[in-house]
Amino acid sequence: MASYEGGLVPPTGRFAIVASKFNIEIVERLVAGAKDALLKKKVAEDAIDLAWVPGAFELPLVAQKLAASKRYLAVICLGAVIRGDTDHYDYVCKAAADGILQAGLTTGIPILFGVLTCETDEQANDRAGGKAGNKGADVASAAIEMVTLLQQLP
Ligand code: INI
Repeated sequence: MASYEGGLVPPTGRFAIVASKFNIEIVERLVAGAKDALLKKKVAEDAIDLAWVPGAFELPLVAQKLAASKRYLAVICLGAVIRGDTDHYDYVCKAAADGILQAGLTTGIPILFGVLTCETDEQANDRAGGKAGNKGADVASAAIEMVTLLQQLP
């Protein structure tokens, strides 16, 4: 039986981060976490490009364009959607998740879903460097894992 598993030593190449400006205080911390995680794995700072979009709804289009350019090993999407008084939250979450998935499947490039989908500000803060860790760092590691896994697969 052949078994494949990604590792945490990235090959030489570029990574893109797409981040949304909505709830920017939280997303900035996710970006810092993702960047730190890549730097810790010896990705050069000038091999990381960062693009800002207005909100999580806009992440998929930009992620797809960057992935389709074939300039990046992976694209890391970061955002924070926090429930308000209406059902707008549900539409934004679904559009971001579905669009990011579709962009990855269409381009064949790993596109990571680092979008917090939270009921409260507290939940988001906990996951952006608080007591529940940093989702940005987690998805950056997952990006490296996916890149190395895809390179191994026959
Ligand atoms: N975008 C977010 O990234 N997070 C949110 O919490 C949010 N809320 O709550 O509305 C949000 N809305 C904006 C949306 O992503 C689009 O930018 C906007 O609808 C324009 O297309």
